[in-house]
Amino acid sequence: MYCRHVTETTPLITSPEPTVEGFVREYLRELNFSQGTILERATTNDQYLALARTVRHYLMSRWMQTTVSQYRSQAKAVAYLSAEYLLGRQLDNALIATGLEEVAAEALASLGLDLDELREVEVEPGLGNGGLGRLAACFVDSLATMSVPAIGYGIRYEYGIFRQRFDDGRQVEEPDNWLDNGAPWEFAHPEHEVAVGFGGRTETYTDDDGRERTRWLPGWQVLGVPYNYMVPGYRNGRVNTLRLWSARATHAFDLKIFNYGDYAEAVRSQTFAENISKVLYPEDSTPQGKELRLQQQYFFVACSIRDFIDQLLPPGFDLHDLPDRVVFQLNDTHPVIAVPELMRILVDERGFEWDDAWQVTQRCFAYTCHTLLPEALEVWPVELVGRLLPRHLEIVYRINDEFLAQVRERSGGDELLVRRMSIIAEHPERSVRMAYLATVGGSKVNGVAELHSQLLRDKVLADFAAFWPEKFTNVTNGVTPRRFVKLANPGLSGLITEAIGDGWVTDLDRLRELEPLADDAEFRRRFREVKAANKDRLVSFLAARDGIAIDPATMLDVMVKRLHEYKRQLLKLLHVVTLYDRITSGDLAAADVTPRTVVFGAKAAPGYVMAKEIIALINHVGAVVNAHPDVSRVLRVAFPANYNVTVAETLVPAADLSEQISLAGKEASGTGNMKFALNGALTIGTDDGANVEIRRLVGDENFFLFGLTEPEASAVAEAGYRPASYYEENVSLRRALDLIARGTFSGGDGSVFERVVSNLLSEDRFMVLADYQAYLDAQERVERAYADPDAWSRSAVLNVARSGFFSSDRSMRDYLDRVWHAAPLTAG
Ligand code: B1N
Repeated sequence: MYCRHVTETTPLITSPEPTVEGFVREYLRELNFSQGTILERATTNDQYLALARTVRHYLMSRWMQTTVSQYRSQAKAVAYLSAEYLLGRQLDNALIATGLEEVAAEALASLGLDLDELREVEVEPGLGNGGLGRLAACFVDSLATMSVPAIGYGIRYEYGIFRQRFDDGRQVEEPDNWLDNGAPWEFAHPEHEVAVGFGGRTETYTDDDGRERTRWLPGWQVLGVPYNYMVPGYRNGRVNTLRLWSARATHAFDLKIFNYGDYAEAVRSQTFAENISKVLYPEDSTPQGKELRLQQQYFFVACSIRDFIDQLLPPGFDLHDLPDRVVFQLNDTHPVIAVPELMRILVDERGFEWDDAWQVTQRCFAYTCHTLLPEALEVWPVELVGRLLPRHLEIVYRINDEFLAQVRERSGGDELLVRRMSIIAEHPERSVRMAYLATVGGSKVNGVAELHSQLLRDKVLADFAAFWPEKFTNVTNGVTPRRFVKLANPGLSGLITEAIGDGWVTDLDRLRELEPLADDAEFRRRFREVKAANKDRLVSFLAARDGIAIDPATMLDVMVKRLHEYKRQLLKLLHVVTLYDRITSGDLAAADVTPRTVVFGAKAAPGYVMAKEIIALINHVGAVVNAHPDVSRVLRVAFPANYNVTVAETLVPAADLSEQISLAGKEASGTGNMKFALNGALTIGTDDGANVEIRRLVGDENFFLFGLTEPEASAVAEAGYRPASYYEENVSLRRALDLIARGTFSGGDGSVFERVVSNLLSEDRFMVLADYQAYLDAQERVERAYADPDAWSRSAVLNVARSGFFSSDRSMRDYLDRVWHAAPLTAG
């Protein structure tokens, strides 16, 4: 991996022949030599591990070659810093990237093995919570596919996002021990471990040139061991690297204690250090501010910066030129401590003058903000930062002093403005505002959809946008068409390729060429056939995985995403309850209802009580709806537990209707919305995040818009929102809430979901009640549209044809142009 010593003559092994016979030979060799078993005795896990290793061989020489050519070219590289990568299964992706699917299937079949069965063995690396982590995974896929010199840096959590199970409808979390059955996709490099300091103190001293300098004397250290993962480009001969860090105790650390003869204490401290990469924090959008989390953040960025400088730059590289060689992209504020870390390296370790170091640092970083919720903006108590990273705190103070001096000067001493823009907040406790540090410390700040970027400029970071208008830009998110169309939806992929060739996989704008086919009845028929087959696939999947029975002849209405009040799963649920009410009360004949299956998938942060109540309520409503003899004929609720990337791959291609119903102004972008549109679901959605752009592209007539707009919602909040007034004035809403309050879904005990109901009536921070009627009306429009399958599939085809913009390849091009000022490697 490390190329310092690679010469022109370094021999690289070539990959085995991609033939069935060649594959069989490699496979048996792996089974015998790596797994130490024979075909007749191999367990399914042995069979899977041997397969993974075999496929790996086909990527290996490309990987080495990519690494060598990136090192030789010394072209500007993107170093993506992200605390989360929600990768999904690796085998499937490696197979499509190499084009080996058929060869592998045939080879295995000749040995009496089934490829599809073995795929199922893999436990996906769930090293992320939701959209932010999945976005990082899509971005590294696109960078590799576009031959951009890039490296992803992150944390190798021993436990990824928890496994969710339901007990009486309530979420129970179980540890995700994803490494237990072997980790065939990773390459540990303990010989490249990096030491990271924590705690201690700083001191000043005079150097040999008589200069006053500062140095940090950490109180304790941990080692970071890099684990490399292959990131294969799609059939372009490139394989980039994802380098995840695992914490290990230093030898010095335990030796000292061993010398005191305290064996037990030595082992305890060992565990303490290794806790740093133990577990992914399961909060999505609302960080908890725990000490261990700051340790994780510093740990992985310190390792990554050290690694880039020591391993990827040639010996003697002048760090003044660093901005020409790398841009460190900060995926939200989680890696922002990298800013003072680079300053510390340049000033304390490399003897840079402060101003020179600051110039270099500012040019090396760029920051992506992923939120608008004020409670989601990370702040770290000064007390904690000072205790854990005393030198970094000093550096942050100096950055702030110099920045505020500039603000003072340009504002003519506007002290209110100075206080508002300070990186250090004074209330409720003195703390470091990480989003401000990122904004000051980098050359660009971007939001993740047009509306979001606008709101960042107008609200969250308005003072900064006024101060540095050119610093702010937008890059709308995207998703990789390799995983989310090609791999997840082979039926649709085949149909598209038959119609327009296979160029769309790496040039998604070409889906436009499908537009005329929306008017071709035969194409629409085949499109419906694909959708029906995908539904059948989902039926078998849910039956086998969860014992859930769904009817593929019904409309599949899907809402999958993290459980969060702002996303408004409750709004969807109130629609379900209202349908239940209308059918059971005789208001609506079952025969007049469009049969639908409502599918939910959502994990709640373990400490987010209201979110967990909502999960329980969904499950309880589902149980009653599904058990009702009349209602269940036309309405069913399915809530498969443990929604993850693998589930998404089966669910998204089967969906008819995509639910994107957050309160306008709250969802930064959303990326599930893009996956559904690309797979031919129609969206019912608010004017929020990337929905705005989806609707503009697919056309109003192919999108079910409803609800308050962001300015309207802000105005309502401003004027004083009173949710109870909607309850009082809207009969159908009142009846739905009363059903829940009376215990209809909780065995007659109205107290069970009292908290959910009373919160809606008294506070309803995300205006569920205000949007209820508009949502119901929009659902009626959905039903009318769905009644005409031909018109519906025309709209669905147009959704596919017009969504090419949402490829993460396009996002990467935008970052390259607007933020990174870097380019793909062309040859070598
Ligand atoms: O990032 C996604 C967006 O599409 C979503 O709209 C946005 O909600 C999501 C702290 C987050 N924002 N913030 C987080 C995750 C974990 C954590 O500990 C915050 N995730 C998002 C991609 O841009």
